[in-house]
Amino acid sequence: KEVPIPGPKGVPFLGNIYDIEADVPLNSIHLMADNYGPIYRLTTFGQSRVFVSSHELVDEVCNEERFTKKVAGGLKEIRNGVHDGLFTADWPGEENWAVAHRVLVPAFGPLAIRGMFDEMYDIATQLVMKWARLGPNAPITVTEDFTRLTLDTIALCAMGTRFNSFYHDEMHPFVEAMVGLLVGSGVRAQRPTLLNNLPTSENAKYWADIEYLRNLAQELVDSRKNNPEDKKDLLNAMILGRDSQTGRGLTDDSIVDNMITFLIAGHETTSGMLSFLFYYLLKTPHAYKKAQEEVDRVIGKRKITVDDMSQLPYINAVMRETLRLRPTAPIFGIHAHPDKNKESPVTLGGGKYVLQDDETILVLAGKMHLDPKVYGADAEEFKPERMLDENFEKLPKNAWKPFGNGMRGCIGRPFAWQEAQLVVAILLQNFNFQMANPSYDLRIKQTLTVKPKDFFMKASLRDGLD
Ligand code: MNH
Repeated sequence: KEVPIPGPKGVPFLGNIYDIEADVPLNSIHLMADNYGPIYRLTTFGQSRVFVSSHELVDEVCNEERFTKKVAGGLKEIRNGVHDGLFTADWPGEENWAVAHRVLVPAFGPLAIRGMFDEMYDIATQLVMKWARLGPNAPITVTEDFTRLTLDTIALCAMGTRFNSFYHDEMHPFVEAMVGLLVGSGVRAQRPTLLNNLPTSENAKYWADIEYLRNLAQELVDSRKNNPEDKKDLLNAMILGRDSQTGRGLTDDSIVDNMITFLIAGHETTSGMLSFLFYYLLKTPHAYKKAQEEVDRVIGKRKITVDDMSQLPYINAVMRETLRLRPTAPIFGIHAHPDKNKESPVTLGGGKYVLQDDETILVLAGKMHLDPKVYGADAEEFKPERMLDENFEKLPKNAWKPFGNGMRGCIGRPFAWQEAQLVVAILLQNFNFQMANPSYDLRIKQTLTVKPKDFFMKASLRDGLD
């Protein structure tokens, strides 16, 4: 009953590189899932990987008794900058992951995140002020401003520093260097190792960016250690936290790795989510109206508090539905668990599909989220109602995976959720939005994450609010 895994044929040595679109690889990767089905294989430079996109297969590979996270591609290159930090660590194997995970899980718990509300609110009001001052006719660069917001928020909470991105047109030098690491890592993942080791000016800049990032992060650690503050933020959690199991704290190198990691993992994803969310609200007037009515009913014109966050079920559903249609980290990598999985060869679909030795499995979350067996014939439509608690709780296991899987799933989820809830609420409370170009249809910009391309809105202050 073995069935060959389908896929495009490719050319000698280079394999399938011409099957992957250069500008938005994700588009061609999703298109191949349409053409070849829920599992297909691509090979580039002799490296093969399978892409899975049905709920059934995704559910199978999310079994942590058989499979675990694979650090490959761009993620592996990012290790040049942040080593075995949480996002890029190999586990089992790299013990620093387990120590940092145990120290940081409580720091991202509900109580700790509540404690960061005031700092999140501070940055959110800067966004409101900027858009209010722009006036009702200026096109807003939505994604750029949401990126300012998410960067400033995570920098304040994880590094105890203010980038003040709303007061500058250019990026803060730390952000400049981080983009250098991210873009450089993406480029390096696409070319043979030989070229990455040549003494080119491009490679020199890549390593200089890393050195700058690490030096600045270390200075912020030193500064907090020399001037302790009684704050419940992520920086204090990393400096003061002790692992219950080993008694160990994080080394300075591990703090620096994770500090930069939080900035990398925590800004584009949340910014892209907020951008897609406003795109979908503007395309779906009844959902927009319901979300705004919820804010008006629950909060009205008064100041938003942290307790309001649990009283916004429709906005919650809008956020879930946005990440279903457009998970901003749309692919995650898995391979057979090196210790637990004793199958040889490893197969999927009950022996139907035979994998190669330690082959990478890439989960196409955005494609799986459209599986009609789970989400029905209208799976491609934006319908927040299907994500209200009573429906969300009835979804089958592993049917909604925007935050990855299991113990390697997103540690920052409660942080991102509170930040996004607050921003959606404060924006709907204060503005009426329109598309700057009403005929705009979604196009995608892809880096490590995805976001809408060339999406502009206009914002007018709401009547009766001053
Ligand atoms: Mn986040 C892991 C998506 C916000 C910090 N995050 C992941 C993974 C996904 C993901 C998917 C799993 C990646 C993989 O398997 O290779 N993260 C998101 C999304 C948002 C997000 C969609 C916002 C929306 N993440 C954040 C924020 C932070 C953060 C905010 C930090 C403050 N994420 C992480 C870290 C990991 C991670 C750290 C790695 C966790 C681990 O492996 O231990």
